[in-house]
Formats: sequence, structure tokens, C-alpha cells
Amino acid sequence: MLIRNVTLPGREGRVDLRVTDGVFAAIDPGLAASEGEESWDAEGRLALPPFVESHIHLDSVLTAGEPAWNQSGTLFEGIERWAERKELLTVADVKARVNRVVRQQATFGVQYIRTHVDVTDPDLTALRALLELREELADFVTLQIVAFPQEGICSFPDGRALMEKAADLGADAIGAIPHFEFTREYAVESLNFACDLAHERGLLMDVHCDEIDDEASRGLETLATRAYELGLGSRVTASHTTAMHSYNNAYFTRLLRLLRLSGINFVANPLVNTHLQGRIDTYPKRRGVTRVKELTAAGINVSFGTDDIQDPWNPLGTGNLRDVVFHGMYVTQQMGYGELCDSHRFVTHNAARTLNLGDDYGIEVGRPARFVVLDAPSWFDALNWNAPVLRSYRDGRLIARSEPAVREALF
Ligand code: 17E
Ligand code: FE2
Repeated sequence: MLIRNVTLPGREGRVDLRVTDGVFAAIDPGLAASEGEESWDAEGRLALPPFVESHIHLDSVLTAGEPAWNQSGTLFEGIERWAERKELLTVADVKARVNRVVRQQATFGVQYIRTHVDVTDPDLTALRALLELREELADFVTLQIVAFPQEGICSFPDGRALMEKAADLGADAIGAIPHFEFTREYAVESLNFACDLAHERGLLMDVHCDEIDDEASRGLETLATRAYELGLGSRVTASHTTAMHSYNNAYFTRLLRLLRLSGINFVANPLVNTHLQGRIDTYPKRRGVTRVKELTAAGINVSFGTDDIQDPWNPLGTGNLRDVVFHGMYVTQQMGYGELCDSHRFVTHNAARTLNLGDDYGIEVGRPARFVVLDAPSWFDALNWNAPVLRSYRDGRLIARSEPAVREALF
């Protein structure tokens, strides 16, 4: 198969992509279609590697208002509302909602999803559903499952045993939630437990870390230290880290050295954290997004995630990562032309690094032919105009498509 005349980010001129046996066989200008070879002219449109959703809670999608809405807009009321909905979960219910959202995200060019799944449930219902879906959907999307203890590891009955059970059942990554534990001691203990579990089992880690407007919430220093000492480094991710927004600069500057040394990744969720954080501030009201610009400048890997879609923590959302980048660039004040041109990286290459996707990801000869073609000549235009993903290919197979949007002024 030949996809002719695509634009690649950072490369002058148009190139053709030849795909043979599901792999990029050649990437060059002016390739000639061979006899009978299927070919499509992209007419200069942008091709990118698939989008990577580096942080979402698929178990709770499409449950907003069931049985009650989050009226205060705080993280903590969200956790209470979710606890009510969690009682009603069945495997069939979770699978139906997740199937819908995964297909929705596929139409926006997403092919990799790291999902947190609440394991503070004695039946582990959501985890069982997601483990089934990871297999059933594997030809279309790579699902990475984080065992996420929404109500704590040390503060929830049998929390440690549930985490171990989740690892036994096949979770890909271990989570934690230090800022929700009853005490600072439990916060540290839960992080030590989670790091040891990930280390022993050879699993990835992704911690909901300091998602609170409390500058004294300092789980991150413990996580980064353990990651450093155990040599877990880039296999570890600190998600949210919104307390970092409130850290004093002296503390942050000292912390930055450790973060760099540790090699851990960060995920910011700019849509949801600008909604959940700052809720008990009067004015000035904090934005509550971690220090993306400063971490990036220090050479630390940061990606952006959706966090959630129409659930107790976010009444809105479609799963289009363009919206996350669009808002994220505004709220982190990364609006320089060069920053905007590169900003797809927060949901492509940087996110792939968060997921530890390795050398299989990217539009390069010899790699799996996974890519999307957007209806725009550049990422700058695609971002600005919310250009649809016209085609999404996975190992050379077309797995999702959309039509160009038609808009015209009638005067
Ligand atoms: N759970 C949590 O602890 N934090 C969040 N932002 C969401 C769920 C969405
Ligand atoms: Fe989250």
C-alpha cells in the first residue's frame, strides 16, 4: 500500500509512505506505485504516529449523574459520587461503556490508552472487565491497565491485598493515591508498598500523586526517591502532581534535581484539573496544573491526558486529545509559535514514552505502520481548526476514518 504526499512534522516537503506486511517499508518522496498496489493521495496532509491517551479512567466513563451529580466540582465529592456508582458495577455495564469510548477515541486517532481502574472494590469488577477488553480490543487499541486504589492502599480495608490480587490478575502497572490516605505516614507507607510491588513483579507504575491544592502534600519526593533507589526510573509516572502548582519556588528548585535524577515521567490533565482544583480558593484562584513548562525545560518527560469523560469528575468530554492539548497550552502558557508547532508531542511521542512503548512507535522504516492522517497541512493548523483525523491505520489496516468537515459562509 502507498500513501502518497503526506507531510511529516519537522520535515520539509511531501513524502510517500509505503506499507508492506503491516510495516513501514519505505518513506521517501516520489515513490511509484507498483502494479496493482493500493494507493491514496493525501494531498499534503499531515501524518502523525497515532495519538496516545496517557491517562484516563475508563471504568467510570459515561456515568455522570448516576446516581447523583457532583455538585461541588471537587475531587473529593467526585470520589464520594463514584463510590455510590461503584456499588452498581457489573462486568457487562463496564464493558458496554468502555467499548463505546474506545471506539470514540479511535475516531480521533487514538491507538494506545493507559487506563486507571479502581481496585478498591472487593470484587474487582471493573478490573475483570478491563482485562477482558484488553484482549478483545488488542487488534485495534493497546490498553495498559493501572491498578488504581481510588480509596487508598493503607486507608481502605484489605487495600494491600487488593493491589496484590490486581497484580496477580494481570494489571500492567501499579498505582497509589498518597494525598487521599488518612495520614502522612500512610502516604509514605502506601508509596513504599506500591514501589516494592512494582519492583518485585516487574510492573510499570503510575501514581495519582498529590492531586490536591495543599503545598504540604509531598508524596512526589518519596515516589521519585524510591524510583531512583530501586532503579525503576522511566518505568514510573507521577500523574496530576497538582500540589506542585502550590509549592514554594525554593522547595521546587530543590525537588527538581531529584526529579531529574530519578528519570520519572509526568502526566498533566489540564482540562480536568483546572475544573477540580482551586475549588476552595476564593481569589486569587489557583489553576491547579502542574509545572509543565518548567519540567519540560529541565528535560523531564511530560505528557497530557484526558483523565475522564462524562463521569463524577468531568461532566463533559469526547476523548479528543486535541482538546486536551489546546486547553493545556493555554493554561500552562506555552503559546510560543515553536511550542505550539511541537505540542502534538504531549499526546504523541512524550505520551508514548510515558507508556514505555519503546521502539515500535513512530513513523520510521521498519516499524509497525501505525499512523493517522489529519485534514490539515500542519499540526499548528490541525490544533487551531480541530481538524478531523481522516484516516487511522494500524499495522497497515484502516481502523477508523472520518470525512472532512464542510463549512461555508453563505454571503
Ligand atoms: N480519581 C481521582 O482520584 N482523580 C481524578 N482526577 C479522577 C479520578 C478523574
Ligand atoms: Fe486521574
